[in-house]
Amino acid sequence: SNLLKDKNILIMGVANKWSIAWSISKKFIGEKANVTFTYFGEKSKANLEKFLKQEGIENATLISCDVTKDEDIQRAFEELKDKMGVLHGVVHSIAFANKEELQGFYYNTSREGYLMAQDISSYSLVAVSRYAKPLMTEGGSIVTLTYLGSERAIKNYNVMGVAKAALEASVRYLAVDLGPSNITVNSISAGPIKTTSAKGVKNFSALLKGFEEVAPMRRLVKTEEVANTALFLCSDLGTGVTGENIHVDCGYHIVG
Ligand code: 0WD
Repeated sequence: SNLLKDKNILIMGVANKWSIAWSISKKFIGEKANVTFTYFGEKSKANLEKFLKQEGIENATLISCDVTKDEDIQRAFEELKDKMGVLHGVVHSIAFANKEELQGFYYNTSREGYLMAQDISSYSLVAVSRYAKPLMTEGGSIVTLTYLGSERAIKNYNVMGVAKAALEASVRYLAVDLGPSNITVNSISAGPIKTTSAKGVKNFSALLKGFEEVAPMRRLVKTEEVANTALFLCSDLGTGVTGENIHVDCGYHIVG
């Protein structure tokens, strides 16, 4: 259908076909959005090119962007402005922490590892929002991805849980800043999904198993269900929702 017709949307964080951001991309393209991508690294770029070809999408704009560098974000948004003019939505689907710090005792987190997780997984949303605002002249929607490890101490999630807590707090402050410009800012707290990033968390398969046993719906969440909520938030159906964290997790957070 046409839920995103005439909407210009930036998707950040497609790495491969398992990426949550790729599922969101397919959904948005299906709803007639005009999608631009940022990618990190040549492998992600090659994947994106291949996938877009498979979907029959020609001339999508791919912009390289390392979110640890302000000048990279700035350049990416300048390129975006040239290509799209007005921006209506941003999907921020980016996170990173050292594998060695996604296991064991949280108190062993190094200063460097802590700061890097915060930088890539949390601060990046702040910088992205700053550069997105001037392009969102018709109002818009900023959506990020988070996980329950922000609200609870979930085994092995450690430093990333702390980064996600900061990310969710940022969502609230950004919602206040950008509300007067008719820009909404929300997070989606997705249940665990087998992706490259998830594999960095020690014993992730045990986490998946425990989830299925306990979640009210007795199953894992589908990536497409996460994409559907992103669609709702970026479409005209989601106006009026801001500063919110929507759990798309088959109800796990109410019982688990
Ligand atoms: O269970 C899960 N998979 C869940 C993921 C449950 C709940 C939330 N999430 C979140 C993640 O924390 C993340 O914020 O969803 C978001 C997307 O994660 P994903 O789809 O699970 O993982 P992935 O496909 O690996 O995408 C994350 C991407 C990176 O992938 P790689 O595999 O290359 O690390 O974040 C990007 C990169 O494309 N990324 C960067 N982008 C720009 N600059 C940077 C960077 N410095 N570092 C990583």
